Amino acid sequence: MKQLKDLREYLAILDSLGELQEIDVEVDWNLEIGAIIRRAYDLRAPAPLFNNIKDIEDGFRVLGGSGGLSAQKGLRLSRIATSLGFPPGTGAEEIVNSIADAIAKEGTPPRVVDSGAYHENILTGDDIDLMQFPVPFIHRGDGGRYINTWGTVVVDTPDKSWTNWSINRIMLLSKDRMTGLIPPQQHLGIIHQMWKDKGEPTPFALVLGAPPAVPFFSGMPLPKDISEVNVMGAHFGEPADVVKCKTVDLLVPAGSEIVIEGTISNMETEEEGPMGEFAGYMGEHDTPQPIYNISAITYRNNPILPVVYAGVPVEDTQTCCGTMYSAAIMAELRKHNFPATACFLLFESAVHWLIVTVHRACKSYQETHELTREAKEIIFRSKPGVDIPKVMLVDDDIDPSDAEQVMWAFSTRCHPQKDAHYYDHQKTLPLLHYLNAAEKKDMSSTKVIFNALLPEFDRSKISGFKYNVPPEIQEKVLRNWEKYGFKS
Ligand SMILES: Cc1cc2nc3c(=O)[nH]c(=O)nc-3n(C[C@H](O)[C@H](O)[C@H](O)COP(=O)(O)O)c2cc1C
Ligand SMILES: [Mn+2]
Repeated sequence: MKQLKDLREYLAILDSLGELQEIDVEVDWNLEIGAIIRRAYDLRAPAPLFNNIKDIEDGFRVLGGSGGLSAQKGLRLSRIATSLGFPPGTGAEEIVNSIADAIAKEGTPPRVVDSGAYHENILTGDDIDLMQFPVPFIHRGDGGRYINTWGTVVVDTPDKSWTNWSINRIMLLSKDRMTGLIPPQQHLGIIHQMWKDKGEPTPFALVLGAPPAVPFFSGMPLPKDISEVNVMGAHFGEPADVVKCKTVDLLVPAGSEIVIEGTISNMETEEEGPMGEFAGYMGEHDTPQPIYNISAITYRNNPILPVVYAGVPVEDTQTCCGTMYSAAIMAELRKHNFPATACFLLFESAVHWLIVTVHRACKSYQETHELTREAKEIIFRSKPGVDIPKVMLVDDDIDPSDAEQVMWAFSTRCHPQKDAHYYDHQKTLPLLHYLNAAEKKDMSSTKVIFNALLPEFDRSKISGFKYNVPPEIQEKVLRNWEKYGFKS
């Protein structure tokens, strides 16, 4: 498990894997950078690093596709895996189960170190100017230029007992003011409310271009009062290095590219959004959201701003939330002794559909239904489960991260009436595209669990290579594959 110390170390690894595309041709921050990032996702092309941006000082750079998928054989999840410290070929089940292990451990608090590189440049007072950074206008129809699409908002509770890391989008308003979506049910919203109750603004730090694991842990729905940084420390088996901010009493990951410090107003709001969202559609409205007032910006020389073009699958919001929500749910399932081998929030479903694989061979149809009820109680009541509207239970011959296998199992093992279990009035994320206005307002809707578990499931009846072809023939065919003339 290797913890990469900064984004530049990560870029060197991507480069060595053939997963980085440096772009020296001048590009426009206005729609062009977004379009290139989007097309790179669609082609599973290497992550674009923009070195030359119109109207922007030399040396300031933008990185897209930090968590994107790869077209290279065996490296599909390599950006997710290396960000989280695994070898580049690691599969989804292993990543999810290993992070679920970390959640169950005692947290490892961070270690404060000297500021290092990221304090190479410090802007305060009149020198603060967000416009000097290559902040992109990403989607046609966005409410503004979004400076935060892959950065971590760090806040502490007033009593300092809990540090929260989360990714929440943030839009520029002027050279020293920003606004961003702060849903009241998210931890950022809960902690902001604590400060408001004291009549004070919320000190924040926005960390852009942190070490690559940081955005992943910031997209993870842990229980209230649990600090993401401590779980990350438990995952790596060593504390995260953090440094003190300049103007607020907060600690941020060492080695970060850009850190914006200040306070989130307890009084003022400004219209925020819309923006292209993870479900794959443009948001419909702007809404009043709190103002982020800035007291300092610190950055490394030649800083790199990471950018996400949220939208249709598969992009970084989905790979980050898909992986980390799956781990959080897996930890819940294990805590309740549910017989799951793995679970995965399918990237291709824009993280709407959670697949849970079960290893118990159910004796009866009745037993599969009992498991479905149990899954409902555990999943939909958990914090991550609030954001998940659709679940499927399936036997563990299926890889839950493989949409092709899941589609086959769903189509052939799930009775359209008897195996679809609907649950009304469940707490839901309001951003789901198909919800009506009343459901969005109430944050409540119907959810479904598809029971694709087969009673007395006999794998030898599966007509495919792994289960039908006799083992000695499988072995012979694999051994001779190239002799037949196929490429390996
Ligand atoms: C790239 C990316 C962008 C995200 N943008 C937002 C956002 O704008 N608003 C939001 O509420 N959640 C957003 N999320 C999801 C949250 O980060 C996620 O729900 C996280 O668990 C929230 O942190 P919390 O559990 O500490 O509240 C985003 C996730 C990712 C990976
Ligand atoms: Mn949290």
